[in-house]
Amino acid sequence: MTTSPAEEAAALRDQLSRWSVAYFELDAPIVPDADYDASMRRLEALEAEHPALQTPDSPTRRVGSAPLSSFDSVDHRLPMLSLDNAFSAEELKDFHRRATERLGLTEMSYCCEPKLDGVAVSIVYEQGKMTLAATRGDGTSGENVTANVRTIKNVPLTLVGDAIPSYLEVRGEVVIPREAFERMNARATAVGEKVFVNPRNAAAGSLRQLDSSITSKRPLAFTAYSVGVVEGELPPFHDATLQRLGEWGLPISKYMETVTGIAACETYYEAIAAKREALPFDIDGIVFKVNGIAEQEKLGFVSRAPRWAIARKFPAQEVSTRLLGVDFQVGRTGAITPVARLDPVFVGGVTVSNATLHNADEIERLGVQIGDTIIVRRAGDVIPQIVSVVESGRANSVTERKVIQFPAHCPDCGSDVFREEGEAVVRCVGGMACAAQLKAVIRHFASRKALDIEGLGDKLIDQLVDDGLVTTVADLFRLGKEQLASLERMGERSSENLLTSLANSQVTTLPRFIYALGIREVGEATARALAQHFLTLEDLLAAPADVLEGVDDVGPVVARHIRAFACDERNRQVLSDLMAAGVNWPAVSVADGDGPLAGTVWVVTGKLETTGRDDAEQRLRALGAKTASSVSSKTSTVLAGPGAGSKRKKAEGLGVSIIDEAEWLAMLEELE
Ligand code: 9MJ
Repeated sequence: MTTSPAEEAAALRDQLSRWSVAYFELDAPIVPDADYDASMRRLEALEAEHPALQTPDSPTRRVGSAPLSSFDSVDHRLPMLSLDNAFSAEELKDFHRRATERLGLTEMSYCCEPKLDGVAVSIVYEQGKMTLAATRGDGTSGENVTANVRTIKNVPLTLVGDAIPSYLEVRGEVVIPREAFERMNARATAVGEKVFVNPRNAAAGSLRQLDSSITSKRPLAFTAYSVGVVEGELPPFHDATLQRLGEWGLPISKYMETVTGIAACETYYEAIAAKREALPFDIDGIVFKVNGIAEQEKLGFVSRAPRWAIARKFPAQEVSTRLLGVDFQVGRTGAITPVARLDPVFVGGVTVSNATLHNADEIERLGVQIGDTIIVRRAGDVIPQIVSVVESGRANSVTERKVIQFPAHCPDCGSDVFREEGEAVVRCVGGMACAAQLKAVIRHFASRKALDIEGLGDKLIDQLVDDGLVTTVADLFRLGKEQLASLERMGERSSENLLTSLANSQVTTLPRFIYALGIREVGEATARALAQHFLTLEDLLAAPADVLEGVDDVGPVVARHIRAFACDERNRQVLSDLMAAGVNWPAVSVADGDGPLAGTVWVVTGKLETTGRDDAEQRLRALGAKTASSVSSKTSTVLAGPGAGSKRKKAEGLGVSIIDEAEWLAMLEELE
């Protein structure tokens, strides 16, 4: 039996639609990519040969169509409303009280959804076929972006399944997932194109391209969160409606949950807030919607927002402020880091007055000058960053705006600076003759995970170095009562305490000592691996690069840094002075811990309820386990608390066993 080109094209379209729903919506591809591509090419060829066979919902249209000169305007049949905001638990309670009182109810169920930070769009399906897509615009009318929305891979062009309303307006958010955004920007940088400030701007910019073939190359993704005009039947609950949209092939949020009562809403908010950084896309809060459609209708609207929904916003992570100046800080390795001094602002829950500018390349990339208004971002525990310059807030008089001059000499000791080839970092060549470097080295040496010298704070370190009492870390152990007494604001009691804690920290462990040396790129985990491998400091310092590279976590760069440290005469002198001053540690006798967990490698991630991560690792090591900072195929088990993000994902991908804190505590009960 022969099939006509029209029949073949229809069959291919149907097949490709089903395959792409399986691939994009269900995450369960039913054919290999190559088969998908071959069918797509065959359909393209048929449509090119027989233009009459082209249809607006053909999957071939996802590659974009001829550029437009401007977007047409689209009037929304039902206004696209915005959401009222609640900025605290109190405001959320007020919303709940108002809604229940109005309805005369004592309790209420809410559908909870993460609030995606993207671009709101409306997509119309007529007889199950996508016919129109528009941006929200001012809520009354938006722009016709149909050609662009057609190119979004997870937007079905044809709905599949039963009882699809004859007219269905779906509303939702178009975003670019974070990882795809990073890749897209990296590619843009590589080819010298403009990079986007954040995923939301990238999504908006991509959706408003007049040339849809450009949009088709952008990693946009759609999530449906409500409906507009509907001619047909839908379930009487919001959650069931979204579920139904999902069954027809529309993407809906995986994180949606329906709860009863406002306390449960707050719990949902806290749970999502805790994993916000680990989510694959940016969100700026949680949306709570009254779940019953009848209740929604009774509540109605106030001005431009529904009375049945509210967005509980997270504290802003990005705000604007002014760049007042730039300080240059010299770190332990001589790296000179520009630090922005900002007009203090409240962001992400704290007041920020400094932000890192990383290096000279970053200053150039941002095009930032002193006096400019900038956007500062604080996410999680990371150091605040400057995201961009607000064009309209650029200081414009010549006197107001000042170019940031990278220093030609070390701002602390005046030594020359240099920039290694291929490195973005500028360093001071002063070494320990540079007071700033010496102070940073001592701070690291005394820090909690190193020699843990209690009472040796930053101010005291500054005094000791500035007064010339300490020129190397070994000098710390030669300090006497009289010298300390000569320091300003140093009482007898504090000086006795400091001498006691110095004496206490003289007895340490080999891993701590190696870490304390501050060798470049040798963090806590690497120091531990080196100690377990070499057992003595002498053997570590004598090891050639190829032997060093045989240790877990040590690559050619780390090996080179260790060799450079070991070959430096001044370092050798400091080490022998430290030994002479009495610094010591018990011999490391077993390479690969004894104990019930010997031979296993653990990674601890996320927030633990009963203990800190450091303590958890220590308990595991006491049982003979090795602990590592990153997940690999060598990892035996990941102990994951709430908020565990990429490490947990990686473990899942590698099939590494993952346990939670309760399971871990039960295991310790048995083993300890
Ligand atoms: C976002 N942005 O994720 C709504 N939204 O509902 C969700 N926005 C919304 N719902 C009614 N999940 C108006 C806006």
